[in-house]
Amino acid sequence: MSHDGHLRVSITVERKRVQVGNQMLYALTYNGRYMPPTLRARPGDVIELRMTNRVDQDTNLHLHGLHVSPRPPADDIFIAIAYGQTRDYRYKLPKSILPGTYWYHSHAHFYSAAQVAGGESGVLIIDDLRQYLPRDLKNITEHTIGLKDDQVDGDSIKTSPLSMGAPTNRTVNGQQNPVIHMRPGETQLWRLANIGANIYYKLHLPGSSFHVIGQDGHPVHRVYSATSLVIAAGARFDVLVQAGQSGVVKLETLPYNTGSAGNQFPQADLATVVTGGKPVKPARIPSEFGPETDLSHAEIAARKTVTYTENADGTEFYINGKTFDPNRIDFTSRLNTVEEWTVQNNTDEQHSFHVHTNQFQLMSVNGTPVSASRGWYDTVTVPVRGSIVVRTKFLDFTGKTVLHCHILNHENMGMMAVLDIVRNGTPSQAPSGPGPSGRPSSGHTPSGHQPSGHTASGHGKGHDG
Ligand SMILES: [Cu+2]
Repeated sequence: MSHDGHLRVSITVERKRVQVGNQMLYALTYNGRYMPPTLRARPGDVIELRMTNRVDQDTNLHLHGLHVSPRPPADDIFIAIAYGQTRDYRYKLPKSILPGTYWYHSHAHFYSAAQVAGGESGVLIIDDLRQYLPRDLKNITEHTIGLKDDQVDGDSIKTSPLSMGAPTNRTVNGQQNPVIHMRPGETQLWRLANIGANIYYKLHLPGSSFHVIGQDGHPVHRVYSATSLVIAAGARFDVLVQAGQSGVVKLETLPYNTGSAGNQFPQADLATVVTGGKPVKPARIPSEFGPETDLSHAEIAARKTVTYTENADGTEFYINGKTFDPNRIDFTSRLNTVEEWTVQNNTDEQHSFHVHTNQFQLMSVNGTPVSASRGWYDTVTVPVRGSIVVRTKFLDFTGKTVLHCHILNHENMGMMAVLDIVRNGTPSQAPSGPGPSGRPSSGHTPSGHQPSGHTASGHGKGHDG
């Protein structure tokens, strides 16, 4: 929790034997926990975060989805914190940063899949989403539902090689089948966050709907309801859930198939929702929520294409025919302009598209338009042999950043590219260079702010396919 505009936090990365679901396993912990503390900050705050690495493998940190500078000492994912080293991160959050659910995790090149699977991820919340709720819902109970999954290797969480098709034990905040209490008719705010390395979830709560008020830290303009929600690795949904009659139901993830070259994730129960006690008069679910942001009519400064391919045995994954090289600049964009990007998936499995530093507006999926009122994300799925079109306004920050598939196995095996955001054609400094600190400019325009997210890399062999 931040105080007087500052959130100060220390995170030690350490391999420890801890509770993971119903088991005691060696995990890659933050501060000795498989599910580390949820960090909370407010727009305009400064986050000062000291990370110490006590694991014999390079690591670093990424604040997924946050609209902050990609330059050191902020969200630079090109750096490595070696064993025994300490690094001080400092992030100045713009006042315009959006309230919602974000997360933090390792983005170390080649190791992010192993490290996130091993436990190096947690939830970060930017307050105050409640400003948009009607008065009778402002004080509703809130639950963070951090989805983490683990595979077991002897007395440890398996970190390498990670096969995505192998069975995983799915937990909520690191707990096996925890209980969520509700009163009949009660409305709660649930923050659903897939903070695992690779797998998809398709959440379902029998007898209820998810009323979506936020996507990837972006409050939607119009609330919509869904009986199930597909949550790609890295994605988040803030939802209102209204309890029915007294009784017990399971929050579950339904079977989900990512394509013939992909994976079939089976059904699993995640949590037990127990409804009982004194009934509450069900509140009206709001239809309008956050401010509208729409780039549909923006002037487009440039158009770019990102094409995803992979080799036949699933050991290399490409963006525009190339695997990731941190020393190569793949895309250059200009500050304060709007661009339209087409992401084409030329493979037989789903991938996701994630960009750091700025969120984007999803314009269409396979040519079908998406409403601006629910179009903002930082991580979206690109259909098999299909495409998506997104628009982004590059706000506030210059510097080298990345875009990638957020299935971390794929990212670690090459599916990541470097984007350099420049001011008037001036290239950024070298990746690890001391570049100027990114200071937010004053002008966030009303049409299109946005944070974006990120992710890591790691390597590994054997597709998980
Ligand atoms: Cu992928």
